Parts: sequence; structure tokens; C-alpha cells
Amino acid sequence: MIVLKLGGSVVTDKDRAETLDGEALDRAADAVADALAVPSEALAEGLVVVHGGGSFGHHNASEHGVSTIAGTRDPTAVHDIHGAMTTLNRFVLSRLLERDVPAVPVHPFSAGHRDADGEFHLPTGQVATLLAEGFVPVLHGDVIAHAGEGVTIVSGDELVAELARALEADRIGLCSTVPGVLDADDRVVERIESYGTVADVLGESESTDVTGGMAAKVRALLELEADASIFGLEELEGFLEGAEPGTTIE
Ligand code: IP8
Repeated sequence: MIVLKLGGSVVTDKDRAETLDGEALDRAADAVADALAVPSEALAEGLVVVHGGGSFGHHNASEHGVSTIAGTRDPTAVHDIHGAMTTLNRFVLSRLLERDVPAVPVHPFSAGHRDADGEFHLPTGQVATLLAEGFVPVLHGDVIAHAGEGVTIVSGDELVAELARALEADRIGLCSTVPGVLDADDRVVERIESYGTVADVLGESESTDVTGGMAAKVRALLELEADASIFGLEELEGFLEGAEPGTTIE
């Protein structure tokens, strides 16, 4: 089984509020449809797609002062952020459906929560059952009930980690705006086995981790059982067909 994240900044125009990058989304949907038509071994067990927010969701979240740790009890904030993310989700679903990918929505707000320690919990029975029944569940970054905080944000990266762990994914792919983790000379680092080997180029800053930069991604992916790849859009189909493009995190 493969868990694939389509980065929000890959499928939207990050500089214009609530604007799709329709061309990029078409390319991503083409790659998914083509790969599913002749599925690789891992893909034969199913595909879960997660997408981020890009120009949907993030500006609403910052307007309302909500982040993964700072919550709100304002219902308007919940509707604004969740509404923007479900709008983007419908765009992603319709581009996949147009290509006969059996994509269906799963909204994290209706399923998961954070406990009082901020830890994210997501029941995955519905995703596992949808997969077994031949669907491609499509989840997205969202607002999430948070004990003691009201609601906070759950990022697509957190969803990927939780789904990969709970559903014992064979492979994890992060389709990003960069071709992989870059070293100081902007060359793609091919393999990362421990954080220590890349700490210099990724930086150790806690604030980077909170906002979900590359350092946070790499740390979270290193903790997972399955290998994960970070790669650019042009490598998506190759990844789904079994290649290991970009950076592989072991
Ligand atoms: O783009 C965040 O998801 P991400 C979604 O994966 C929001 O960080 C802001 C609701």
C-alpha cells in the first residue's frame, strides 16, 4: 500500500488566495491514473492520497490565529478553514474522478482529535475498509478538535505519518515543489539514514519544526517503518511505478 502526499504548494498557486494550479493538479492526476492503470506491486494493495493546503486553508488559519498548537473556539474559524480545505478537496477529487480514479473524500475534522498533550489520533477503520473495497481515499490537512484548545490545525504531513503507521504502508511518497532534500550546494541528497547526517543543511531550529519545514518532515519520516521518498511532480509517476526518485528516507 502506498500513502502519497500531494504538497499544497504543488497543486495550488501559493501566491494567490484560494487559487488552484490547475495544470500541476492535472499532471498529478494523470500520473496517479496512469500508474493505477498498470499497478506496481505496492500499488496493487491500494493508494491513499493526502493533500496539503497551499493557498487554501493556510491564509484562513493565519487570519484566525490558528496553528497546530494555537487553538480557537470560534465556530466561524472552523467553518472558514474546513470550508477552504473541503473546496480544495473537491477540486482534487474531481480531477481524479475525471480520469476514472475511484477517489472518495475522508475529512479528518469528522474523524480525529488531539489529546491534551497535543498528540494527534486518527481512527483508520474507514480508510482501511475503503482501500479493501477498491477506493482511493483522499484526505487533507484540516482543523481538528483539540482537548483544552478548541480546534487546531492538523497538517497533511501528520496525516501521512499516522496513516502510514496505522495502515502499515509499504511506501510513502511526498510530492513536493523541490526535487528532494537539497544539500548546501542545492544537490539532491539521495539517501538519509539518520537526522545527524543532514542536520547541518536542514538546521535544528524548533520554530522550523513547528511550521512543518523540511526538517520536521525528515524527522517524522525517519521514525516510520516504511521507506519514504521526497520528490518533484515530474517524478510522481515513476515513484508510483516503483522507482525511488529524489531523496529516500530510510
Ligand atoms: O498544507 C494544512 O495542511 P498542510 C492545512 O499539509 C490547513 O500543512 C492550513 C488547514
